[in-house]
Amino acid sequence: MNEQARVLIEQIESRQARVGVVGLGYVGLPLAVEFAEAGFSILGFEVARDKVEAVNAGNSYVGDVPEEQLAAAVEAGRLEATLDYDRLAEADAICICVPTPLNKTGDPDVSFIMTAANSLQRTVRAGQLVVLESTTYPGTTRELLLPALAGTRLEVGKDFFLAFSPERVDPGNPVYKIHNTPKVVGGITADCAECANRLYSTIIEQVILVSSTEAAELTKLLENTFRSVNIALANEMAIVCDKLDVDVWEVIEAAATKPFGFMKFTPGPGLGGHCIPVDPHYLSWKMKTLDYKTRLIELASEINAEMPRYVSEKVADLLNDHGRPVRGSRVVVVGAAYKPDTNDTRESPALDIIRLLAEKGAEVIYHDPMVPNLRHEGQDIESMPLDEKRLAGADVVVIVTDHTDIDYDLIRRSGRPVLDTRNVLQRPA
Ligand code: SAJ
Repeated sequence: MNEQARVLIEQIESRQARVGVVGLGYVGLPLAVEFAEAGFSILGFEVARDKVEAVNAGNSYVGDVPEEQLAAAVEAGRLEATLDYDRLAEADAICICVPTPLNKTGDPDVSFIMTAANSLQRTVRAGQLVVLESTTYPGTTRELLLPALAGTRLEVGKDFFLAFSPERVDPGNPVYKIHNTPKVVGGITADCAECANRLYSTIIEQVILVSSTEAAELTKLLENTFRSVNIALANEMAIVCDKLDVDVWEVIEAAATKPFGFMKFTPGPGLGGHCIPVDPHYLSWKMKTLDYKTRLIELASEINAEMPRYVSEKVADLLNDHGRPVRGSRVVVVGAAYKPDTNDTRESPALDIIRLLAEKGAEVIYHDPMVPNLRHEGQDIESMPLDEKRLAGADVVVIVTDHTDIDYDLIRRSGRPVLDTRNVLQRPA
């Protein structure tokens, strides 16, 4: 191991190392607090002034970070947030936790990574470790970050260290937190990987080293593409069963009795969230640049993306069965968030279903106890209370998100036609 790496590891082991976290969102803020509690002095970097002010006031805006935990770290002087990216030079170890969305054409938007890279280009110095955590296409760390850091002055693996380690934060997960979710790490060099390993080992029970940054980048994409493909299979089975007049939920439950070689996924109204609908496109895009079409991955994304239209057509069929045209019918959409018991509506299929039904002329209202209002077609629409009168006046009810805190008995008792995309009414009360 070279001298710089040995010095850095000593700083990490003694907690003398100052840790920088770039991006204080649902990934970065919990990570920053975890490092603070492990005894490090943390500098959090944000472009959003309101986040910097909230952190420095000890106010948590991330559900998984309890206010008292954040306030304690700030009061102890272990955690400070700043807008000043030139202060990156003060950090000995830097974790980049910035968003990696898709742009309007559905291609990777690595602009947030590039903003961090450009700041690091100005401030990088000997002895620093930089770890990218944001989900991205294989090659990003080596092709985008390394050139920005190496420049002409410093040599990677000798003067500074560079690794990739995918974030595995599952917001709201009551069991798996940062400390007990194994962390994969891949370095540009062995010393890079070892420095990252030692850093994360101070807060995470299990760190898994892989041989390269590309292997680590691909590990994350496999994890989430695996979900997208299997969810697409469940969705296609729902369509198959519908055409064969078989209960898809019964078939899935029966298949799930197989104690090996099967993993249960369930059909739904589409694929929401900012991970699963997005991550596979990062891999497809990269492979296109290498003249390879990831057909299975892209087909799965297409099947999932088509589900909101399929649901809106099923609603039209149900109305038709009751002699009602879509136009002028009153539709109650139950659930707007992208998955149960969260208020997150990013990429939520409910937004597409509401739009598609409104385009057909339906009068659509929604009820979601966790989403008080929605931006729909440039307008703010509010969640309506679910009561007997409103249900009695509905021509059809569409259950899109199966939050725990919804009165499903009220829907059952209403006797109104229901399209239950989550099969929640069949579950034991
Ligand atoms: N969905 C289905 N059927 C399923 C599972 C999910 O239709 O069988 C839908 C959900 O309703 C949602 C979308 O897919 O709209 C995504 O759901 P998800 O359960 O994958 O939840 P996410 O998007 O919060 O994914 C995150 C990911 N975590 C990280 O990237 C760190 C994912 O890797 C996790 O496996 C997942 O949480 C989880 O298991 O909670």
